[in-house]
Amino acid sequence: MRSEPRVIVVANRLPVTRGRGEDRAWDVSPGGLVTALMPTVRERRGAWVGWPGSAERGIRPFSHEGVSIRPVTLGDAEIRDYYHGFSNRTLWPLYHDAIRTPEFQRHWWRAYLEVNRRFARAAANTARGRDIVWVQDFHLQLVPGMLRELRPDLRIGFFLHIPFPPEELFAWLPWREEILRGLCGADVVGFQTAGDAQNFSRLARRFLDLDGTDTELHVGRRKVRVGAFPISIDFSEFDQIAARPETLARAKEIRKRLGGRKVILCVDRLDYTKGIDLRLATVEQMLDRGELDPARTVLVQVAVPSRETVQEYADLRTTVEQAVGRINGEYSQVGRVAVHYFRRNLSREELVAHYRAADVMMVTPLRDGMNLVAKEFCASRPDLGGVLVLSEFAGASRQLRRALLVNPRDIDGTATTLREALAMRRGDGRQRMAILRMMVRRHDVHVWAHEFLEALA
Ligand code: ADQ
Repeated sequence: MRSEPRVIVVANRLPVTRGRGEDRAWDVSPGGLVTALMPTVRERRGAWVGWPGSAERGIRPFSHEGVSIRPVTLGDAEIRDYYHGFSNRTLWPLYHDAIRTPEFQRHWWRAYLEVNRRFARAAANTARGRDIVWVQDFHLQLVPGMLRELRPDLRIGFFLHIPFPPEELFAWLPWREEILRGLCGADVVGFQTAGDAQNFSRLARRFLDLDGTDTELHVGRRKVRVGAFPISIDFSEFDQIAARPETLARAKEIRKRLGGRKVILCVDRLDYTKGIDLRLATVEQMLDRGELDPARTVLVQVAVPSRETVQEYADLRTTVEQAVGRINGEYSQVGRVAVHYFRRNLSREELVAHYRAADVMMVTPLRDGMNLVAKEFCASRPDLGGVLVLSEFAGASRQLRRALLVNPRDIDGTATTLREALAMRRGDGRQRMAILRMMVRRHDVHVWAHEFLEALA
């Protein structure tokens, strides 16, 4: 009997980072993608091709917990142009509804081409005959096409973690055909939602003059499958942490320290796509109008620092911190702060304790591929407590239909929904949460990885 083919993951970042200890040993990085894919790659004796995250040179391939690690080196100028430039200042804003204006720079594009070529070569050198290669995300959209030229014998998959924009936006890109051609090098191109998949198929048909449907494209003699594979989380991990007595005790303590008030929780990367500024504006308006009483309700915003060298991110941080300062200046008292703002990473245990302490979780991005925080919150509520307020513009809203859905740009509408969430009857909330949890449990990250690899096999 032949064994299952090996899986080679190709991603911008390696699944391991250098530890801070004296020996600088490699540790597995926290994060959903790594948790999802490491077991599969390990089981299939596979490999992971990626950038170690610094300009350090000369790192030799090595093996970590049964996974072969293949570092791709980037120089300082490449990190600036391919990563901070083309990935974070051209593609990221363009693919998120142009919430910030994308910048188009030819030298960024040249670096993107060069780095994608290096990843493709590294993947070609790593893969053996029947291996499956799974390329991840917007940093590496040219890799499937480049890899197919080098190794037409391989099965190649691609998954995009962020939204794929509609025609009116994607057409701005001076290199739109190259990107579409790069993606069409894959056998399966996966997206978070059916809408993203449809945007891609239509654009490929229009700009590359291909035949096909929304779910299948004809590229020469090959058929490319296009579809939605909504990513998820490790449900049981969150569920189990949430049920531990230590977690419950910590959640209780958090609530007590917040003065026994109703807790509105928000957890985001500090990114302009996440709608943090509009959310604070909504809460500020509610306080101004007396629709929220700071003696009875408190907002907790946990924000992880992100991409701080990019100007738009530095500006967002200033805007958010000014808003928090203004609200607290107006509405806090000694021993009773209206908005608690933490700019830091929480450990998994601490994060789950916060999820368990919340009465209302607000996840209100302006655009988001999926949004895992929404799913993590549901998985962390085995008590069926807590109400989820979720933006229609998060991919997660396609699955989590029993959340209270909002348009975050509609401040009045969001305020009304937040009031409804705070006043929701226990039975109603529990019923909604039970359905949300069932959804996340049935479609966890292991199902996601399995379904994609099945489609590719
Ligand atoms: P992100 O934009 O990073 O991911 P998201 O899906 O919400 O967004 O994932 C954020 C992760 O960071 C979550 O696992 C969350 O727990 C963690 N996190 C956030 N704040 C934290 C804090 N203060 N402390 C500790 N952990 C924190 C991109 C896309 C998303 C898509 C994912 C996966 O933008 O749309 O869902 O990839 O495909």
